[in-house]
Amino acid sequence: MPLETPARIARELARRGYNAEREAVTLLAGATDPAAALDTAVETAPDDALRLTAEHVRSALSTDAPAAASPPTDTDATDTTASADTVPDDTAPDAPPEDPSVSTATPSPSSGTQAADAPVETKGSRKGEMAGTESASTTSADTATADSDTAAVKRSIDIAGDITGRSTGTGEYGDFVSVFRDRYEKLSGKLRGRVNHRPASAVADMPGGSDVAMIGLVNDVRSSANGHWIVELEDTTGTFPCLITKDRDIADLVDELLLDECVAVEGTLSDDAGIVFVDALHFPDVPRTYKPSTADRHVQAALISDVHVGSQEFMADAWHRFADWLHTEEAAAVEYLLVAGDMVEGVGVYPDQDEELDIVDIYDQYDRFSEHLKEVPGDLDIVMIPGNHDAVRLAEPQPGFDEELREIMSAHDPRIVGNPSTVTIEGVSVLMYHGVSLDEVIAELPEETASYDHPHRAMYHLLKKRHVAPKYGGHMRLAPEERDYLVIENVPDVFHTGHVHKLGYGKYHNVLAVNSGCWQAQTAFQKSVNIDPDAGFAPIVDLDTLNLTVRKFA
Ligand code: D5M
Ligand code: FE
Ligand code: ZN
Repeated sequence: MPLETPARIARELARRGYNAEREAVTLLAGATDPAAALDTAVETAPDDALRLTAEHVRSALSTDAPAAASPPTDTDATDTTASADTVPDDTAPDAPPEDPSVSTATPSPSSGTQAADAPVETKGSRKGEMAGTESASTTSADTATADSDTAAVKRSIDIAGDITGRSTGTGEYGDFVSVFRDRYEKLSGKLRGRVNHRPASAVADMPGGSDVAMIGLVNDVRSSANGHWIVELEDTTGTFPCLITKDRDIADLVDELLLDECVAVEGTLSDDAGIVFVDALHFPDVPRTYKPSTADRHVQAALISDVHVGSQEFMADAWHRFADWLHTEEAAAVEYLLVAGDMVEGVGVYPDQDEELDIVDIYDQYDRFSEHLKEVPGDLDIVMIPGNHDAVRLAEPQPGFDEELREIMSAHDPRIVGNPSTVTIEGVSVLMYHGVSLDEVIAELPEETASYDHPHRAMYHLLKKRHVAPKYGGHMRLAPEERDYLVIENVPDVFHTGHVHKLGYGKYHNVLAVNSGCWQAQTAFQKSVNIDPDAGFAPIVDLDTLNLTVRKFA
């Protein structure tokens, strides 16, 4: 195997069970005989090393072939494609349909970055872009090294809202009571300042004709004999019916309601005090003026999901291209990799799934996934949450992988957390949620506000409802816990989901919503229901600007 490119070297190292630092790969690529240098580096690496460091390579090269330790020759390709896009707020009801045009991974300098429905904006040039000559490129390589040293200091990851290790649920009825009570407490708190609400039990005692407001979980939505809507709200004191007349503007909002979500209504009590005539309906929502935080240096995160290793449809070639690209100078700023569930295809997830398995043993699937993960640079910080195909409990919130699986995936020392979790990277909070509830939102809400072709719009509803999976009992299984981990307590800067295998992104009240596609070609089931997956894409977020770039590897 010729080993002229860093990517090939990384893959060869992965094949031999090593994950490697970017710099280690660069050093090997710069050796006079990269293949021999790689052999030596592997032979002389400590027995228990999972990651080949630049140190290992340097010492291997200096003892064995001093001449080989020449300065890297392939780091002079500088990123000339720093054009990026602003992702517009497409929450206007008549926002034009997005064209998810994307760039390819072909390393042509103009293959650049393009995001949906936005004019391309060119950013100010960065240090490295100036390098056009031999001597300048050496400088840029030096700069890169200096930068990555600084990077090591600046990197930071904090996790919040992770169920892992905290599950208290016993599955008893009482746990359901606590989880819904907690949901009500948290979400009504977001609405309390906006309406002067009364508990359901008190509303019933108020005189007919009074102005009244209520906050409750949606217990039932039904239409009356004359076509109006009756929305029954439930709080900790009881339930109360609210009437939304069909000719009001707010009647359209009724289509957006999901059972068990929390809303506030304002209106007038009927003469017999039996029902509220609703004038206004409020969602917990994200303030329109929300100002997301950004990182204070240029650094990027790749947002992916639904790798589905072990499926016959897993797209190994696209994955290799992605991993290869991460080793290039163009990807130098990508220091974080977030994986939003469905690492592997799993076993027995759907009927007849076994007919399409390439690897039938679940542990073998994680072994193979781990091999693929070793292809990406060893100095990436990786965060993973599970999905519905992974080997953890199906009910949400899902805890992170257990010890045995962590051991299998230990090469990168990834942060393994539950679904959902909020991961704050250098000040930017990313709410990671696999996305099973998106199927529900898309099935139940009007097509123009949520569809498989626009999965990010379904995500907007979750942000508006401040809950990642409001409706309990359909696709989504809820594990009753003392707390409702699925409430979106704090507004995230980025919301990252997967599951529906469609690429979609946009901004909702300045929150960047990204549904990240997949690495699995269309399955027989998806064909039967006309799901045409977006496979082999990697959305890349600039953490300093929250601009998004999509790279295509398939
Ligand atoms: O699901 C990927 C997408 O396909 C998601 O929208 C659910 C849907 N899907 C896939 N297979 C099935 C079956 N057998 N029944 C119902 N829905 C399905 P993922 O879970 O990531 O494979
Ligand atoms: Fe999936
Ligand atoms: Zn899934």
